[in-house]
Amino acid sequence: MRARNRHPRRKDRNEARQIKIFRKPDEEPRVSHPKVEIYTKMYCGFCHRAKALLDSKGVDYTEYDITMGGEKREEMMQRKPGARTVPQIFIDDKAIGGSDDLAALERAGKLDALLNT
Ligand SMILES: N[C@@H](CCC(=O)N[C@@H](CS)C(=O)NCC(=O)O)C(=O)O
Repeated sequence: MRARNRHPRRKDRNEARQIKIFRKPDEEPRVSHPKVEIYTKMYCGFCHRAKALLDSKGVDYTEYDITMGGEKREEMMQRKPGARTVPQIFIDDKAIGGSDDLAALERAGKLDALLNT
């Protein structure tokens, strides 16, 4: 009777141990992040600052260098009419603004929710 009572507890412990064994220790939890895009120019301090903040959050982003103008600059102007400066940042196609706007979101504690970080 005592032995029969102990058995299920031992089994429970073994099950717990198995879960540990089967979980790959170096596997990162899969978190999906929104699409982040940033239009930049070379030698742009505000662009560096915005990218450093995004880097610190560990999110991937697509950078469009519009130093030479071109199609991507036109695209940026269509997505954010009246944009006069770089960077211009988009999170899931929503225009966030520039580096100061991104930093303001971070200060207000709202950036993590937008980036799912
Ligand atoms: N408040 C803006 C300032 C951005 C800004 O002044 N960017 C400069 C480049 S670092 C710019 O675009 N200047 C006009 C231009 O290059 O055409 C921000 O935080 O993003």
